[in-house]
Amino acid sequence: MIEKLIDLRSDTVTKPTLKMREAMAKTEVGDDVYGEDPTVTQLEMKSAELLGKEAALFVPSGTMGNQIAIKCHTTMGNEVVVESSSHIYNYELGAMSAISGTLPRVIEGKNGFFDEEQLIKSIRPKIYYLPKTTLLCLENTHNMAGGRCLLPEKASNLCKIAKENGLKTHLDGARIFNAAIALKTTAKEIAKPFDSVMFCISKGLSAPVGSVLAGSKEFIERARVFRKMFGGGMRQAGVLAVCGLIAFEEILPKLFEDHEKARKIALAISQNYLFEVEVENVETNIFMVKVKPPFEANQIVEKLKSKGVLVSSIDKNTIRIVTHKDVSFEDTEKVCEIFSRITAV
Ligand code: TLP
Repeated sequence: MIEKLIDLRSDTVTKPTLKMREAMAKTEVGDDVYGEDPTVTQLEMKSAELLGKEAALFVPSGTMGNQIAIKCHTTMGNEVVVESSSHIYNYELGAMSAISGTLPRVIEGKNGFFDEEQLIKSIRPKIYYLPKTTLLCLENTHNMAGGRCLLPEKASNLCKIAKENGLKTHLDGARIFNAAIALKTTAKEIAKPFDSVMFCISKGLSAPVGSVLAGSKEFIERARVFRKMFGGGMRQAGVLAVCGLIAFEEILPKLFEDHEKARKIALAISQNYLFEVEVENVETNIFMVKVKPPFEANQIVEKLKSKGVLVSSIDKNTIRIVTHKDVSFEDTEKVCEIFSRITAV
């Protein structure tokens, strides 16, 4: 009998901690559309400080944060440079076109990232009858590349090229703190070259809801208008924001453990001939596993489910594994054992 499901589908499944729930009951709140929720204001100020930006805005989701940024930085008919497996391009329902009337200019990356030459080629010459390239979006860590990190030097080179060509820069930093840990740097350093940055408190940080968008004061003033337009103005949102504040104290110092768990599981999987995993490239809490014939990803998903382990299939031959605080080291050992027992017969 399965006692407990071990959920490795995403770090979005993390539940708020007891401290978070207690703080939700006690924290001071107000109407944030009137700018009167002191807890939301506190989260925004703390986030701006952590990212080294002038201001920040609490938004309901990462998708909304990214899309508000795109709306702020562009006008209709503009092109936005994105990487082919990025979240903004693949998992936000074409919102950059539907909401902002922009076109994605897609670059095929390697491990989620493209190089300087590719970026230069993607920027249109400034001729009046061509779409204007006005925004570069990067992702760090890169989800579909298996939680890989964008090196700070590369980020700063790409942003420099963007700026020289009149493009604004936005970072989808949903998991920026995981990147900071893996790169042995700070979120502030990672955020530095970008005009705007979004990060999620609802992923590895384990808060139940919300993301934060940061940038200059002027940018955040505009972002506030679009947040309301998109239906994201929240009222007594302090009960959610407080979980972000708690997460910085309670979860952030232990976030590195999620990376250790991922490496342990990846190593165990690599020892089973039915799978292929690049253990040396497991940098953070996400990694991809190639499923070799005779199995297909969906079959492995079902096989694992019957043993109490949930993972996601990404395509016919790939599964994604994501570790987080609700998967203990004991669970990790269990997952390793289950994977080692999967055979072709
Ligand atoms: N990622 C989710 C799914 O949408 C794939 C997950 O389970 O990983 N940027 C990045 C890099 C993300 O990974 C996600 C969510 C978002 C943005 C969007 O955040 P939400 O779900 O809060 O809109």
